[in-house]
Amino acid sequence: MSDTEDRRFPTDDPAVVTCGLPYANGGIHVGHLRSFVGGDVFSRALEKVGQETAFVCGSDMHGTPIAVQAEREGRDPEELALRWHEEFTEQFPEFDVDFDNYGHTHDGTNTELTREFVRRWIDGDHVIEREIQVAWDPEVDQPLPDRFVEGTCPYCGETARGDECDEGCQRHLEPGEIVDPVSTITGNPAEYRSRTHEFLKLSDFQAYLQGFIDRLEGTDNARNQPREWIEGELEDLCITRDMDWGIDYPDGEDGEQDLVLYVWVDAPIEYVASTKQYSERVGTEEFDWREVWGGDGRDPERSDIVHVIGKDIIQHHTVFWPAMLRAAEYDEPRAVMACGWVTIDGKGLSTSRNRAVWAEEYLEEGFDADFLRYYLATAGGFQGDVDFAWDRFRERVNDELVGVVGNFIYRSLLFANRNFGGTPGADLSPEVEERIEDAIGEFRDGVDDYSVRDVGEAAVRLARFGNEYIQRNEPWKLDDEEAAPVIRDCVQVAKAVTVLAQPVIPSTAEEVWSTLGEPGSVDEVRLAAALEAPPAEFGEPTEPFEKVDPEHTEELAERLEERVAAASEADGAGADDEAEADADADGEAGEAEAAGDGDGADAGELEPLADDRISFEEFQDLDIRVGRIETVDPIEGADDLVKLTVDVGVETRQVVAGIKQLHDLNELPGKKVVLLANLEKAELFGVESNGMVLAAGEEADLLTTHGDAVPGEKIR
Ligand code: B3M
Ligand code: ZN
Repeated sequence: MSDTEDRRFPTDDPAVVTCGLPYANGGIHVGHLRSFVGGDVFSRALEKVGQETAFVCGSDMHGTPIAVQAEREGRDPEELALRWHEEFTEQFPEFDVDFDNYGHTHDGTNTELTREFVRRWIDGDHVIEREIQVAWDPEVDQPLPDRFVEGTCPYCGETARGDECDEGCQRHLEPGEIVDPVSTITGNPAEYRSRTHEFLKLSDFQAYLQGFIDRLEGTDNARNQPREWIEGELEDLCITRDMDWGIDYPDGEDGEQDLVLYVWVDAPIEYVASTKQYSERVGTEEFDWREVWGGDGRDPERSDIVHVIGKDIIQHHTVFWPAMLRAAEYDEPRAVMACGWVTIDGKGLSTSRNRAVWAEEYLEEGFDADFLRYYLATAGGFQGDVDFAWDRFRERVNDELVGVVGNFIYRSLLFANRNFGGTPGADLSPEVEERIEDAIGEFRDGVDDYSVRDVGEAAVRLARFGNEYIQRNEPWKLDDEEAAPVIRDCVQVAKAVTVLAQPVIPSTAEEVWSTLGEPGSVDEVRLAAALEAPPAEFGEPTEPFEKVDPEHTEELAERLEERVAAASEADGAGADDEAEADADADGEAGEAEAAGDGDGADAGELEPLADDRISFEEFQDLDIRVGRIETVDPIEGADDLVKLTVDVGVETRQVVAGIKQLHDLNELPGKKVVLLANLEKAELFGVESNGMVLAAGEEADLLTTHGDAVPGEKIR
């Protein structure tokens, strides 16, 4: 955080918030919505703190995700992608995901800009030609790029697609890397043939990236996971593919081979292209894309660019993309926020298996979009996984949004309207003023910590205070004169809650704003409005929300259960059907991954305290010690685990801990920790673990001591 201290939001520069581009090959489900809602909430929150912000995205039209699906449906890829693109442009507004510009990667702006990027790379001598072995299907006699081939990940041994280990370690795979490749067109084992391809020399940027990752802000997973790739030897990135569908490689003079650019070249460039389109629409006076992205000859610098993505594409955004920007002399991003999976029953969502809750279906059930926004924005920390269940959705919405926020706003405004015709003329009490200031502070900290949940919860906590305040002061027992200052306070709190909650529940906030008789739109106001006096007169309020009916969610839960059972059967049936390409839309947890940590752990929903008591003697059986971390080493093949040696005074212990993605490993040696010393020994990935380091919550917050306790001292 030291870096953010002097660069808190708002800055004097314009900011851009982006969301990972959805592949235009299938519908949107709650898993995708989590990052779109996250991006939307964050960009609205930035505006609330006074940051000038453009929120941009677009559809990802190219690559094998689209080509494979088009082939399956026997359609033209362009037609397929455009159809889904249209669908997305209609669906986002229905969830109030309010992009300032939503383009697509096949449009003129992106095609042109992509070519310009690649030309700059070539001119800067960052591209190299190589002859490589690519997978080939002998039966249909065609090359098998990316999702046209499946096999085994050379790093973790899980089933993988040609260019990504989607079910295992999430690594990007280069052409030719996958082991035992099988064609997804015919199911035949693939052969290899020699082809000439173009590579971006990532190795030119190794030192640059090492500095970049130290500067990068955002969620911990995005800041820590890439370290091992950046610190190891960087493999060059193959930027061309043997395909027709895509943007042509610009230097095709030899004409021998028809190459298009790899989809991960033109996809992130759409972030820039979409910002450019926004500038062109509103005028550069109002928003100048060059001020954010650079690329106009000035020295590249760090800009207020925030990428919101799913955690499966961290490597693309923290290694490839910054190198691509640098190679073209564009500015670098400031932060990457990577959200966790949404799972159902602990399993990853799957488009092809219909194991999902669809955006469209949610709306058809007649639910308020604000409910899902609230649930997705505040369930789990942004980077934690969330297991979607209709009853939990109902509980959170009914207990918190309706029960706390809605209830407080309604009772306050109703009392005010009935007894005073609006806000009574009295001074705001110092207690309430301070409490609102605190809430504003929590909101600001949420923004600076890139925590969508903290932003969302600032308003709920304030409303909870409001309910307590009204309960404590019992205005219904007072005469009008005595009640006036209490109600004045309550209306102010209601107004502040509305301002603070607006990024998460924009439609409802707008309705309350007009009930309050406030002019204009709450979307336009800054945080300071939370402390400005509400109108002296306003009409009778209506309840801001209607509760979710438990019968409705029970019925949906049953339906979902059947769907999940059918999907699991399909899993079993499809297991040996390797020829079937998985054309899942992305943002989906691979099942192995999701089953591993998709246990429904959700820090937003704390587990109830255990009923079963243990005796003091049983507690004394636990040998818990203060320790000091000496060394930290990776474990081959394990993506979350590290091997630690911990000095526990009497000896040094070797333990395995699942903290790899969550901490900067370089900072751990020397740290004091708390270790359960007499846990039975275990072996993980062939490494013995002799004890357990204690940590709290989904982000593995390591327990420590705060005084002078030395290694070996016992915890009692
Ligand atoms: N279209 C979808 C994904 O892999 C992919 C994102 C591109 S972001 C530049 O999640
Ligand atoms: Zn892998």
